[in-house]
Order: sequence, then structure tokens, then C-alpha cells
Amino acid sequence: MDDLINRIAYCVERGKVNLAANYPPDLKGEDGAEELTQKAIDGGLSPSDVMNLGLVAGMEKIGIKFRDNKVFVPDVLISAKAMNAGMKHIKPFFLSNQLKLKGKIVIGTVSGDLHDIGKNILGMILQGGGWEIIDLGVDRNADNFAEAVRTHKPDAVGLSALLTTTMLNMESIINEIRKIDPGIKIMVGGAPLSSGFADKIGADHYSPDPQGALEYLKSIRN
Ligand code: B12
Repeated sequence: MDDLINRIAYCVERGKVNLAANYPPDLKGEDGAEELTQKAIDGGLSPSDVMNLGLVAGMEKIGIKFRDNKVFVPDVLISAKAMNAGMKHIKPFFLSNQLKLKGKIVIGTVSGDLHDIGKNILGMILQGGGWEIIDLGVDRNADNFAEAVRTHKPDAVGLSALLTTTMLNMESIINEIRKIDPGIKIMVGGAPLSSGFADKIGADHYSPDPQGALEYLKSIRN
């Protein structure tokens, strides 16, 4: 059964969604994350092991490779698709409260900015790490973030900006969020940012990639 869990992790890492998927070519005709997860659950494995040691572990591996520039955006997208295919069989256990996620993260791209590819990858990697993601989308202003924090009471917020002009909107968004929850952890990221800028605007964490955010979240959980 350990072997089954390792194969699930491998399918997520390689982006093997299901039996019908022709990608990756060397796994053509074999079960993917979807069938293997179903088999693991049907075989009596704990949904939490299947999720954490299989699906999440596979996603963590791809996140590390992405951080190290060993794989690229399409690889992360196909891995996330494989993970979601497996998650379909795990979700009923969340609904019946047998499984708990690590916590809730609100993410969004800040006002004036329509870039969402990096923010979406952030969401996939954090979701792959076992966190519930509330994605506000793009061009979200201080009121939008504050409202989401009031409604969802997340553990942390992730702000993304890709333009040197829109990154300047982050500070007022952070200030507005802190009026609702002064202790909330706020992570910022996006190509033009730096840790110096993050410090200056009062963010708790900056990392150039989603894996850094995942590790930061692990550290605040422990
Ligand atoms: C794709 C793209 C677009 C697409 C966006 C499509 C979409 N759905 O996102 C479109 C065509 C819409 C677009 C529009 C514009 N763009 Co544009 N765009 C890009 C481009 C080519 C790629 C960005 C991207 O997706 N990168 C890939 C992702 C994976 O990387 P990423 O976003 O950096 O995210 C990673 C990290 O930064 C990090 N991350 C991101 N967010 C967060 C958040 C947290 C909390 C954490 C921890 C990590 C994190 O994790 C991600 C994964 O590693 C870049 C150039 C480039 N090569 O970067 C220009 C670029 C960003 N665009 C630029 C510009 C100028 C524009 C426009 C103003 C162009 C115009 N004149 O209309 C408009 C602005 C529209 C708007 N209001 O937002 C400039 C910005 C220059 C600047 N210094 O501000 C760039 C750099 C191009 C250039 N060299 O001039 N763009």
C-alpha cells in the first residue's frame, strides 16, 4: 500500500492525470493520480495519508523543482491538474469532517494589475500543500481584501503584483487588512518585488516563489 501512495505522488509530480491521459508519454496506458487515489481509498488507506503522503507530497516535489528552475509553468499546471483529479476522491472526507485542511489563505492580484499567472501558481502550490485557497482574482483593491478577511477569517493573505506601478498599491491594502485583523500574516510576491520593499510596506513575508510562501506558512503553523 505504501507503493500505491508513492505512485500517487509520482503521478502528481509527473503530471499523469488519469488512465486516458497520453501525457507523459512514458506513462501512457497506465493509471494516473485519479485512478490510483480511488484505488487507495477503496483499499482502506486513510484519506489523510493518501492526501498528505501522496497528492501533497507530489505537489511539494514539483514546487521545489519549479523554485530551482528545473521545471516550468506548464509542468506546474499539469501537476496541479493531476492533484485535483485525485482530490475529487478525497473531497467527500472533508465534507464529512473526517479530514481537516491546514488553514485558509486569501490570495489576489492587487488593484490596477491584471496579471494572474503567478498568483494562480501560488494558489495551486499552496493548495497542493494542504491549505484552502480563497482566490479573489485580479485588480482587487483594499476594500476587496478587507472584506474577504472579515468574511473568511483566513490564517494569512497573499498579495501579488507584476507592475512597478501596482506594487505601490500593496501598502494601503496591507494597512486596510490590518484594520480588520492586526495580527494576520501578510505575504507579498511578484517579479518586481524585493524583501526590502516588503519590509518597507509592512508585509510579514516576501519570497520570489510560491515554495518560499509554503515554507513560511509551515513555520507559522509550527
Ligand atoms: C503575461 C504577461 C502579461 C499578460 C497577463 C496575462 C495574465 N493572465 O496574467 C497581459 C498581456 C494581459 C499583460 C498586460 C500588461 N503587461 Co505584462 N507581462 C506578462 C509577462 C510576459 C509574463 C508575466 C508572467 O505571467 N510571468 C510568469 C509567472 C509565473 O511569473 P510571476 O507572475 O512573476 O509569478 C511568480 C513569482 O513572481 C511568484 N509570485 C507571484 N505572485 C506572488 C505572490 C506571493 C505572495 C508569492 C509568495 C509569490 C508570488 O510566484 C510566481 C511563480 O513563481 C511579463 C514579462 C515577464 N517575462 O515576466 C510582462 C510584464 C509583467 N508586463 C508588463 C507590462 C508593462 C504590461 C502592460 C502595462 C502592457 C501594456 N502596455 O498594456 C499590461 C498591464 C495590464 C495590467 N493592468 O495589469 C511589464 C511590467 C513592467 C514593469 N516594470 O512594471 C512586463 C515585465 C513586461 C516588460 N518587460 O515590459 N502582461
